[in-house]
Amino acid sequence: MTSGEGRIGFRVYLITDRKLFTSEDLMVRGIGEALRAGVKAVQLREKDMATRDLLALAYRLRELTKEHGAALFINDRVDIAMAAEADGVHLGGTSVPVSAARKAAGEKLLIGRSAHSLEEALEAEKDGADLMTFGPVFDTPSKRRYGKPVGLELLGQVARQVSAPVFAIGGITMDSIQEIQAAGAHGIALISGILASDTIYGSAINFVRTMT
Ligand code: 3NM
Repeated sequence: MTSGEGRIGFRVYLITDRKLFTSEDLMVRGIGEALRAGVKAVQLREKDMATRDLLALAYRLRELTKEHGAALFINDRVDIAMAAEADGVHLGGTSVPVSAARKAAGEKLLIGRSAHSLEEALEAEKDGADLMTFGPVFDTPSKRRYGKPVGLELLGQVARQVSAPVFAIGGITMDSIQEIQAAGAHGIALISGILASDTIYGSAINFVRTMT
């Protein structure tokens, strides 16, 4: 284990997408089921939500994650992460750089970074990211948005070359877990594998048990 991994005690990183649900309440209920199943990290990622609505949802998820001893990350928004007393912020290529988020938040927030190439992963590491997602490893329903799949071989290279925990993302299902673990990823980050499932609790518990 590397020093970076010590601070990140989870291996299943659940990302939200309210469009998979007919209401926000149903999404919150679904996330609650995943938490009951043992998921220990949630990233609020609702890029098209108005700021005050996003903050209100962040408060709800803060309360819920706290009840279950789980970490809360906010995608992109350092301000919302700070206001909601989240554990971390997750940054993408169009977000503020890791260095700017660190300057604003100091050690109050863990900083996650999305990476899509070896170069980006190495840069995220150099910039001091506490964890990173790397992908899309496989085709995802929303594949065009994230570019061509990076594949397992490159995932392995990234996992070997960076010491921060690497979470494989993009099209992750139970069928791919073994290969992902074999490639050396610290964990998995996913949306549909859990939230688009008919039985969120059952799917989540399978991922959590397999990744432990
Ligand atoms: N980021 P699913 S892939 C949010 O490659 C996200 O950075 C990606 O959804 C990246 O688990 C992705 O349903 C979508 O494939 C993940």
